[in-house]
Amino acid sequence: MKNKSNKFATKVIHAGGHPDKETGAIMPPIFQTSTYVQKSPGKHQGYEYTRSHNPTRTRLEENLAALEEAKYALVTASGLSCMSLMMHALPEGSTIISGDDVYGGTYRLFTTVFNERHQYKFIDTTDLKLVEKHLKEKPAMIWLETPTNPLLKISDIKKICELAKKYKVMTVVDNTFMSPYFQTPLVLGADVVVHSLTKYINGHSDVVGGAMMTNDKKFYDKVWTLQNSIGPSQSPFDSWLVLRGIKTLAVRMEQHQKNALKIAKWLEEHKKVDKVIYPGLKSHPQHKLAKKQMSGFGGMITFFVKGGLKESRKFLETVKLFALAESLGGVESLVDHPAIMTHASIPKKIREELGIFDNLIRLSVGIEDCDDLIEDLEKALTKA
Ligand code: P1T
Repeated sequence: MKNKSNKFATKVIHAGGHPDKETGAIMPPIFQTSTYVQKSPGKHQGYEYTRSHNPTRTRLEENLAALEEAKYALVTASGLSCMSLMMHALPEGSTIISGDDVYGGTYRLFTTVFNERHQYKFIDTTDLKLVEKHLKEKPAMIWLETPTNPLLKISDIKKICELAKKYKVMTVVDNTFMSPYFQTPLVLGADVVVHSLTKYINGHSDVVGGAMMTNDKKFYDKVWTLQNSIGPSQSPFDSWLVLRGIKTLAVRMEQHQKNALKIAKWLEEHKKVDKVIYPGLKSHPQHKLAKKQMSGFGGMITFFVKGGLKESRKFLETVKLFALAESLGGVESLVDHPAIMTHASIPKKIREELGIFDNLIRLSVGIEDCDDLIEDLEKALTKA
């Protein structure tokens, strides 16, 4: 790393970067190797086997640690594998308080994979009184996704961390939707930040990856040991791709947000739209909190088209620039139908109690020309 006090747009480009010692290559080599030669048994240069460590991955970890202002970062094969390692790290029989609106895959992981090892309680973490009531029972961990996927609910990270500290509960924040460009949970008091690197951090929809960052050496060591023992390490080539994508994170996030704010305001005025959820709109229930704890509002918009599944399908079949696909955070715009796609693993009853109905549509606004995106949405809304 060049300088610890560098600003974000400098850090994305330089943190973890240094010219290759052998050749001077400015870009990091892809250390596409599974193993490393030792001089004598146990005498090596810090690398023994790529499941454990890899120099390309190390550079990405150094970069990510700098962006989230953490001492330690661990990169894994996917967001969900990172979360799985964290769940393995908790003693059997732990209680985990989780936000009620989380990515469908996170919900599935908690309720169908780790449900026999731990106990999960899903609550509305925007309600601080409710949060404190549950923290009083001393769970092992509180898991926050903020803003949430797909309802974009925002929880007060700072206040929750203060409460959690009082009751000695570990706070984890899934910061995937904001990226460290718009939100740094560790600075607000969180113990661990987790990311799906698949999304904004890589930004080009060509890698699946995950990461966690923390200042807690004991927890980091535990999770690293689990990764080494269980095996979900990221390949050197994928780490290299993320390192390549991350360089433009600052400029991409600015453009995602610029387009998203314009589209959210436009949708709010549209007669075929019932309701728009975007943290940057005054109508968002936690707009003030969003302004306080985030330095921007991101590129995700959730809205309700007038009607039901029939109207949603017509809209989703008509959009052209917005590709109908799972995932988010790439430079290209995507559209998702959470009830059938990303959140199908949440039972319908629970989904609807949360407000994820068949007319809910999620946009991941890309960085294309905004006028073209609006024209695409206009055509599809006319058909809906
Ligand atoms: O897909 P993976 O890299 O394993 O990350 C899972 C994950 C974790 N956290 C959040 C907030 C996420 O949105 C995701 C993945 N989400 C999608 C694939 C999606 O379309 O919402």
